[in-house]
Parts: sequence; C-alpha cells; structure tokens
Amino acid sequence: MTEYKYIFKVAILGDASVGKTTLTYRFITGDFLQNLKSSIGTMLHSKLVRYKGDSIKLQIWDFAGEKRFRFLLPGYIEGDNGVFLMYDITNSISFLHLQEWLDVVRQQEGHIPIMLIGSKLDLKKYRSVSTKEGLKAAKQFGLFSFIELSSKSGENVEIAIEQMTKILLADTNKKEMIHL
Ligand SMILES: Nc1nc2c(ncn2[C@@H]2O[C@H](COP(=O)(O)OP(=O)(O)OP(=O)(O)O)[C@@H](O)[C@H]2O)c(=O)[nH]1
Ligand SMILES: [Mg+2]
Repeated sequence: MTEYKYIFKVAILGDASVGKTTLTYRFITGDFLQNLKSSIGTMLHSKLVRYKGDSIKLQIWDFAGEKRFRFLLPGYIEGDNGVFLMYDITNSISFLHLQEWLDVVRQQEGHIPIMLIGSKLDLKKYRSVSTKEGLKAAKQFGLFSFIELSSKSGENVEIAIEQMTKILLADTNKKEMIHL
C-alpha cells in the first residue's frame, strides 16, 4: 500500500542565486541553510504533505539557474504538474528574466499551474522590485498565484506550499471529472 493518495511533480525555476535550493531545503527540513553552493544540473527532493485529510507526495525538482544548464530544462519540465517560478526581490535582473523561464515552460507544458515567488523577503529594505510589480507581472503572465517569502525567516513558506498543493489537487479533480 502506498502511503500517499496523490503524487505531484513540481519544478522550482529562476535565475542563479535567487534561493531555489534554500527554499527547497527549508521546505523539506524546516531549517535555513546558509552558504549553499550553486546547484549543478538538477536535484530531486520529496516530501509528504497533508491537505484536507489526504496525503500527498510532492516531488520538488530544484533546477540550477545558471545559463549553462538551460539546455537540460525542457527535458526536466516534461510531465511536470506545477512550477514555482522565483525571482529575488533585491535583484531586478532576476525579475526581468522571468519571461525567459516562462517561455520554456509554456512551450514544453502548455498551461500547467505556475506560481510566482518573490524571494528574500527578510531583505525587504534592499528591495528593487515592489510587491505591486510582482503582482502585476503574475497577472500579466496569467499565473495562478503570487507570494513574497523568506526562506531565512520562514515567512510565507508554508502558505506557498499549501497554495501549490491546493491548485494541483483542483487540477487533478478537474481531470478526473472530465474522464468520468
Ligand atoms: N537573506 C536571505 N538569503 C537567502 C534567502 N534564500 C536564499 N538566500 C541566499 O541566497 C544565496 C543563493 O541561494 P541558493 O538557494 O543557492 O540559490 P539558487 O537559486 O539555488 O541558485 P542556483 O543553484 O545557482 O540556481 C545563498 O547565499 C542563500 O543563503 C532568503 O530568504 N533570505
Ligand atoms: Mg540551487
């Protein structure tokens, strides 16, 4: 017997050093890990979460942001159920690059749910992207949700995971109904 009812594959994408691995680590262990090395290729992590009585396995694919790994991206996105698209609120270049990431995702997986994440909220006094700009971008790109969070303080991390889980379940239920 499997210990979960659903399994979802979710990628976490965005420029190098926006904090993807740190968020993945925070989500899996509940801790903030400093001084992580820049990722190479991709790493798979998984965690069981509960939502309204159901047990759900989230597989998080943490993809390296450096450009030299970009050629691997379409292959990794294939079959994804959802995407966390991340920029760093103190780094406007990472915000400007969102469109590039989105283009690859949309080309590969059409209309899977994508959630926009503004990272490093604990550094808000150094921010160069406003909350309003983040929200506007999410709307313009047709993303289902937007949140600013901090993997350092943990602020909004659980909410982000919960919102993703909720939309993935809603998506699955929709598909199940269509197949009835
Ligand atoms: N203050 C603060 N620093 C953070 C936060 N999240 C990540 N960082 C720091 O940002 C740097 C980069 O974090 P990573 O998680 O390695 O970034 P990444 O997106 O995985 O980068 P690549 O693997 O190169 O694509 C590290 O020094 C982290 O400690 C946060 O919420 N707050
Ligand atoms: Mg990384």
